[in-house]
Amino acid sequence: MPSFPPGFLWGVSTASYQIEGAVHDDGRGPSIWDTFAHTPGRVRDGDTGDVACDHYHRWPQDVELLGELGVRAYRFSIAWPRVQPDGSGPVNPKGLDFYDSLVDGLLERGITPMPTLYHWDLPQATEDTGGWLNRDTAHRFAEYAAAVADRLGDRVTRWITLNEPIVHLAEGYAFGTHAPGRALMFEALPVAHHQLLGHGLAVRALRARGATEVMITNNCTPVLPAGPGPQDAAAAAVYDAFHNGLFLDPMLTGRYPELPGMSDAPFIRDGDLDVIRTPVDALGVNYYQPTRVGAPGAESPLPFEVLPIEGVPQTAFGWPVVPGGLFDLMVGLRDRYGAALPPIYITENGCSTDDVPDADGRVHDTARIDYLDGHLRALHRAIDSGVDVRGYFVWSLLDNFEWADGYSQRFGLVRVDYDTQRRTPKDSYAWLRSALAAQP
Ligand code: IFM
Repeated sequence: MPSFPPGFLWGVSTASYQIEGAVHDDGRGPSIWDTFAHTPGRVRDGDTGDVACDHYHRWPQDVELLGELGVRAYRFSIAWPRVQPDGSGPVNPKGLDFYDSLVDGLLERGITPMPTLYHWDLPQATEDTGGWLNRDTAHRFAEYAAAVADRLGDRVTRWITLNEPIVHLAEGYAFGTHAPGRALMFEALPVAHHQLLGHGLAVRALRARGATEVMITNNCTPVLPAGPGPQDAAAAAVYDAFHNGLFLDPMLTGRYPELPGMSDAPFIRDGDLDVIRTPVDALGVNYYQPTRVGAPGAESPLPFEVLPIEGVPQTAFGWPVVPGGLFDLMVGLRDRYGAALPPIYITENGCSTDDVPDADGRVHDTARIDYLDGHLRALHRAIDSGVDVRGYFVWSLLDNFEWADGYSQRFGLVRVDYDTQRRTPKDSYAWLRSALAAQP
């Protein structure tokens, strides 16, 4: 692996509902993912996050794994329903005790905690009052962010507000394939605005409590028109505006892109865009794959059609492996936003593989090593081309609950045997440890 700049921040990422389990411990309230996963037919094989990786009880072992890996940072998420079981009002001190201990455990090993405040596990009580369709949720989120910072802000100075608001909007509220399972199509657009408003309000609350680096993380993708014609180009532009521009444009330029349903939208109030444009210190980018887009068929309810990318390797999920897409994405963001683009952290990158342990229980996940190596080389080229990238986080430390796909997709550097909760570092873990040890 090439040498990255001195001080480049190496880390791994996880998320609360995907690893913690312990859904009834210490006063945690129900989240939309508890409800969704326990609704028959919603999650593959009926899997739930009830136990997941039991990280809530086994976190010291997981912090040891981080220490041995040699990462300098750990991106985890905080479960809002542990902190405010009903989504508002008094905090649950026991819920915060867990993150307090985790932060101390990380700092003792010289690992920087980088919590994400919201990785999709909305308190069910908040969904019951409209969830992110309700403007009030933005204000509740900022209050929750403030409560967490009041407890952890003496040791945590780097924060991520939201994870992948585009995916939460699309899968959770437009198509209904994730919690809360609402299939509102374009009627879901207020969810985009209210998440952004909550982000801006939270940035202000965190700064007022001493945060030195605040960012939002979105899933971004370079969009490839399926063919050379103007109809494919137009469809690709609309897709790009939804997936990338809907969140980045208002944050970085103070304006929404031209999109159906967004001009003169009644849910955008005077002053909102100023809040949304509150400066951030960095931008988190989760990259997995490019998206190939063509003109929609006559019957399509959408103004674009997402098409497969042929002729490249695929992950176990069937996602195309295109490391050069990360280079294109980085350079494309720099060219699009220019001086308005803050420094970037790749806050997620990784792949699921069909891991089969050998007779000794070892996992030879060469496909993951190839994936990571290829993407890091592409990222290095982007840095060489002048893009300001400050860090890279692998998704994920552990195999975990992959949302609607349950436990069928394994993304971890460390295998988790869900029957015994035994952790086994895979070959990719050893590869990354050596690669990190060789970095400046
Ligand atoms: O597991 C998810 C994560 O929660 C958000 N980003 C993509 C990952 C893989 O699908």
